[in-house]
Amino acid sequence: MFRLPSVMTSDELLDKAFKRVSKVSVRGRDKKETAKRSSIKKIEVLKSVIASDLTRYQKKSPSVDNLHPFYFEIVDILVGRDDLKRSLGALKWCAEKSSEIGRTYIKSVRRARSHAEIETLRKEAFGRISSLVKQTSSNLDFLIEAKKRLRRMPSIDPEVPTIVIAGYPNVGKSLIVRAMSSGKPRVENYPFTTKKVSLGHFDKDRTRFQVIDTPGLLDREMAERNEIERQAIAALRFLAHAIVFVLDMTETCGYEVAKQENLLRDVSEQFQDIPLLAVENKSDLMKRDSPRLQMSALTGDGVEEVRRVAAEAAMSRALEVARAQESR
Ligand SMILES: Nc1nc2c(ncn2[C@@H]2O[C@H](COP(=O)(O)OP(=O)(O)O)[C@@H](O)[C@H]2O)c(=O)[nH]1
Ligand SMILES: [Mg+2]
Repeated sequence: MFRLPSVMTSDELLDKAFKRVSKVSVRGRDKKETAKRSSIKKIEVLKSVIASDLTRYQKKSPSVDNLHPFYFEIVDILVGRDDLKRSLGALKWCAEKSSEIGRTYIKSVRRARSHAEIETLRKEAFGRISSLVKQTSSNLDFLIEAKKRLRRMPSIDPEVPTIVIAGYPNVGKSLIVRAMSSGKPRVENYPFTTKKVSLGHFDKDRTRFQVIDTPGLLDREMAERNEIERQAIAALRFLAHAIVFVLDMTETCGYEVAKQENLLRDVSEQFQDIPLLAVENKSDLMKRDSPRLQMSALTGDGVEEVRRVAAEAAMSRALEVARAQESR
């Protein structure tokens, strides 16, 4: 999972830091020394609170580069990986710069001769650190928004061999996920589709497989897609180890067979390296001669065979991916 830390706005951060500053109480031998010691302490507190919070945000944010390519793509779609990197970099810079300004002013205050000079320096330090934090407010706002958007991340394990179910609406994808899974499928978000995808599991030969349907994704032709949707679909390339393309020859789904065959061509072009298995569902309504596997998600007829063939294909693809990773 990819989770960003909770981040304060620049105003909240400054509020917090200055609240701490206002609690500083230091006494010296005389008025000047009291001013000197307390100014030093106040600048110290201000810069430390700011630097440590900003550094913590930056350190607690997981590195995008180490993400599995499936999640890397999704983070990129949802927040933009370059903007994310830039914002985190800006926080680091701001943390370092605040510390540096703080240290410089502390030195000057130590050398200051008069009470007035001490006060001037302290105010200047406060002003410069505050404006530095305000300068980074757009980065903090970005991270707050990014955290919100990343709540739409699915929690799917991309390391598990995965069978993706594709096909027009109402051909039976969701029912197939249910028929193929051992438990009740879980409901997950997928970015840039308002529909939830269902995610099921089954075990075969001591291997766990994932089955996921794709409403709003692989259920209409690519020509109708905008750029973001294409990217959301492309991310599936890093998740899918096999694709089961579901046809409904009865056309009770509301889409003509010719149209469904077009989508099948589309999907196989889109996912060239990934084994694709075309199956005809709703065999309980219509039996016909076909070289394709036939099944009924409703009665369970043929489900076991589809699961076996799909699992074999997914397994060999998963091994191929693993070998390609090793040789890199
Ligand atoms: N007769 C019959 N109906 C099915 C079969 N599979 C799905 N359906 C029905 O087709 C409709 C759409 O199924 P659904 O799984 O929601 O399709 P999806 O939109 O592709 O996910 C539902 O009313 C299902 O009950 C099947 O094998 N036989
Ligand atoms: Mg569905």
